[in-house]
Amino acid sequence: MLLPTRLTATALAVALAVAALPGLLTTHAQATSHRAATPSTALPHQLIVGYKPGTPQATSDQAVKNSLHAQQRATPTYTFERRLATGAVLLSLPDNSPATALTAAAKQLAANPDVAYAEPDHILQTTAEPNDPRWGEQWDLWDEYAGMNVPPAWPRATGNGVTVAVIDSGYATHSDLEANVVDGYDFLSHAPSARDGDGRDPDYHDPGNWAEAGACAPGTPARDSDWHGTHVAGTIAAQTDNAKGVASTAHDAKVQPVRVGGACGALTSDIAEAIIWAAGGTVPGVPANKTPAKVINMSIGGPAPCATITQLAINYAVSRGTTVVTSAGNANADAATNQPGNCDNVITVAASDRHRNRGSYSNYGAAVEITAPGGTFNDNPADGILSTHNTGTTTPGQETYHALVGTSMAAPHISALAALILQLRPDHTPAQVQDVITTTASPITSCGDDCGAGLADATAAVRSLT
Ligand SMILES: [Ca+2]
Ligand SMILES: [Ca+2]
Repeated sequence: MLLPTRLTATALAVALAVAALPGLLTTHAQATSHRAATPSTALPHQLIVGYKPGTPQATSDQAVKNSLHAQQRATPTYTFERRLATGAVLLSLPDNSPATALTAAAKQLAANPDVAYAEPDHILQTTAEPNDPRWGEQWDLWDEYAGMNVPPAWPRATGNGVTVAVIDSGYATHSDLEANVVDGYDFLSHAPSARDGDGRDPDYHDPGNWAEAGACAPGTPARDSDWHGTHVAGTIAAQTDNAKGVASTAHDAKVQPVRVGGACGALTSDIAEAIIWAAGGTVPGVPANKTPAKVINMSIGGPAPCATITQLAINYAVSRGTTVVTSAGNANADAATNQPGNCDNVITVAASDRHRNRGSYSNYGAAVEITAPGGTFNDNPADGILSTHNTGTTTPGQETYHALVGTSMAAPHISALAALILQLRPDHTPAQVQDVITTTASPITSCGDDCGAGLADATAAVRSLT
């Protein structure tokens, strides 16, 4: 073997076959803004109550007040605000009422035989679409059925203040991402496959990871550079509402490209040290990470038990409060067979397709925590995940956008969601971040327990915190 253990990217080119080399592991990006309501500008807790025609309360404000007065001996303090144009009345609860109090109060009022309906005065947000011209193709973000329901989350969180490390193939300069990139590092120690002429160095850019036929092992096919790390990073934090290219879930977060993957995959030893460095730990010979990551995305994997060194590195990152997200793998097999998704202390992400089923390629099973859009493996780019890319087949060419399919594309959706959560709850532990994501997901009926908690819902996750 050229390399003792190799990991490779978990992306599938839309029109290419899934299988690569047996024994190969595969590899994977972010953004934010925030708005905190202050007590002085917070909207009031109100209820809208319609009374049945013919009841005194239907026409008399005093009758409403009298009936509330009678009821309030055993209930919260309602205040009569005003009668609305429809004839319904507006009631308020004290400002310090918990969010759940509104629902409970509505239910209680509705039990009054004079009441036709009672409902919370829900607070809505503008849902203006971003002006990025490729937005219409990003079903993975906006589609309410098969996507991750992202846009309504944006008024509350966009990843501001959170850094997401992308342990992957490096970064090909892209003007729709550049403003959100912070310095990473090149951890690729094996100079012959690194394509940049040397081993480890501070340049985290992706020089290309193409391979000639037979270059990695006898009989291995030739392959073009896949710009995998750039694609993953774009899904997390491509610049959004900038009238260019694509949008992303965590577009005010920062992405930190940590390069481990070259022409023939990635070494477990490099990955382990990359995890430690990304989380803010010390790696001999490597300068300290000035912007340690709160989230690590590893869209990488291969069929093997979780390596001890990888588990130790993950445990270290988690002990530092860093959430580690991994792809489940693309073998249509039990995710327990694929590392590092089978390691403990990671959020392992399966992929769903354009029709809200498990992707035909996606690994599944008890090792999976959550599912996110990864696209349909077919010849239709519209069913894939569109993100930042490059035209080069070997060395970098021009920046472009390209659809890819795989669990590699699913994982960064969850890393981006983790960034939204961490903007709102900076002290949440990785276990708490995972809990927010899984408890607000919706089941994928056709997949059941094999897809973890189901399809993640960014808006539900964020709303559960605000
Ligand atoms: Ca290098
Ligand atoms: Ca854009």
